[in-house]
Amino acid sequence: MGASVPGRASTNEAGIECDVVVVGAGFGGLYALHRMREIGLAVRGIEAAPDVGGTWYWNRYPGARCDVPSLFYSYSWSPELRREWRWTNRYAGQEEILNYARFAADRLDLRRLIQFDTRVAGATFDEPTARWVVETDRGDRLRARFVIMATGGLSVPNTPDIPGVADFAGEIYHTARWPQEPVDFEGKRVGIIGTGSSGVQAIPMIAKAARQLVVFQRTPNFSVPAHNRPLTDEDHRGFDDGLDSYLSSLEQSDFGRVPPTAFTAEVPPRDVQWARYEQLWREGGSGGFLKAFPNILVHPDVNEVCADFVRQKIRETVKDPKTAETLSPSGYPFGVKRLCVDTDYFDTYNRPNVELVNLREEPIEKITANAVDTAARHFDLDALVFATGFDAVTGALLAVDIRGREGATLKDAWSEGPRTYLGLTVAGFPNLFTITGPGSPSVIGNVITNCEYHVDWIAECLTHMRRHDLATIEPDGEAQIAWGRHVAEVADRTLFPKANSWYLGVNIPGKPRVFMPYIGEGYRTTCKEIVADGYRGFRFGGSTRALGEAGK
Ligand code: N01
Repeated sequence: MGASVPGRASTNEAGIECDVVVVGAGFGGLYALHRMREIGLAVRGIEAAPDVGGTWYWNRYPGARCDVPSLFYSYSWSPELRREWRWTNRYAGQEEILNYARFAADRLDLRRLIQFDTRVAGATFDEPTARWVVETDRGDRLRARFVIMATGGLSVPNTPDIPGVADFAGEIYHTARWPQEPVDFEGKRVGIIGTGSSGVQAIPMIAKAARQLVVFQRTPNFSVPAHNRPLTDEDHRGFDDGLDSYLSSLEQSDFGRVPPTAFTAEVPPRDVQWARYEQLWREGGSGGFLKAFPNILVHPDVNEVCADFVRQKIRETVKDPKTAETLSPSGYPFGVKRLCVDTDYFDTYNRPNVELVNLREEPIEKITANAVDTAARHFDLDALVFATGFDAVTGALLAVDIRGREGATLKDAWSEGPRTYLGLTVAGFPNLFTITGPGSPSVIGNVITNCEYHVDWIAECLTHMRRHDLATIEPDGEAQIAWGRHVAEVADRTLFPKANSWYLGVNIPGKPRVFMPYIGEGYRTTCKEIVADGYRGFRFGGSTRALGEAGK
């Protein structure tokens, strides 16, 4: 198979031989395939879905839309792709984003490198040959020097184990596994569990279609308006003109949206803050709020004014005072659970066909064949939607049986929470890379540019290894411990750990409470310095002449 063509794998009786296996064909995986092929490696992609797109393939629920402006939520590395693709809306819908992923895959001719409809079941590091043996649910066996896990931070749906859920005989959906074919809620009584970003986007859409919508809310969320609108020529020109400074800002401030984590004591006067929030509410979008004041996610007094502001907006929008109260988040800071961005979310509760159920007052007791029973009431339903989120950041990595040196499993290595060096590599698991892994900015900010950065770092690293004839790379245990400590210390300087969010894994029963993303400044600078310092904290091993020659 394509013996001397860079980027193509070869097949023999022992299975498929290649330099790199990339798991996942979302934005991270697609770029990894492109870059690995570009540097001359034989690369093979494995994707569980029948198509590219990753989370944007699966999350096709009504209202699914990005909450980062589309012009920025795109590959930044390719002027050609930027020229040839024109976003239509300030915040693109799921279908448009999926089409963009398809466009990129076709334009870069990546599909022939990917095996679709295939799930990676296990990956075992074979020490004598310094190769990973990757096995799939279809019985494939691939041998590769490197494995890149581009499995995404939000790809394993969380379906809570509510008593009786298996008995429900009506239509049942999860926002993260929405069917391909259109779902028709017309004339139906629909229940939805969950009011995170997915619920907040889906609820207004389902409310318009259904006869009745019952929203089962456990924790109210902070949400700000999107004010989505078609993009104009001026928007596109403005983006093009500002592109260079945007790209260099990425270099400097890494993941843009989260403000400095250094504590500053200044608390701007309440009316100054309020006026700023009014302006941001009119403009729409989350980015402005999260950096409205440099210490908004650090200083409780500053943060509380913003929380008050959003609660005031909810009271102004929702006519029924009790419903408004139930929708008002309290007891945790603003913006430290992922801030939702909505279109008509709070206003939807003014519709006569929408009912809000406060699960803090009346928890769900059981689901039956045609209803949800809370501690106080019985709700007959034709359809039930789970908008209950994901086993985030680590879920997809731990879903694969990954075994490193001496057969040690990743599951055991992470039994007390994920341990990585830079969110890219794991001690004891040589030549395994995680794109946007725990301990990196990962799911914070613009995930596409976070993915790009990791892929470029890996490409540079593998080029370095080839140049110096090195067979393996893995982090030093001490460096990994120090990095983990730093990730936690940075988080502890902020208000982030004060909310029970999926950033901490608390939405999944039994998952260790560890703050997973890295929210410090200077992540890219740190990664660069580590490379400049001779890959400080990494250990290289062995020698090989085979790298880049699989299939020859
Ligand atoms: O998931 P979530 P999501 N009984 O975990 C509730 C990205 N995203 O899919 O808060 C009752 O945020 C849970 O309640 P609680 C974005 O990064 C982006 O909405 O645990 N309720 C919560 O209300 C986002 O943050 C976009 O008390 C239960 C909800 O389910 C991330 O994906 C759009 C329950 C889950 O909220 C995840 O968002 C969509 C139970 N047993 C998603 N278990 C964009 O806009 C859970 N809940 C780009």
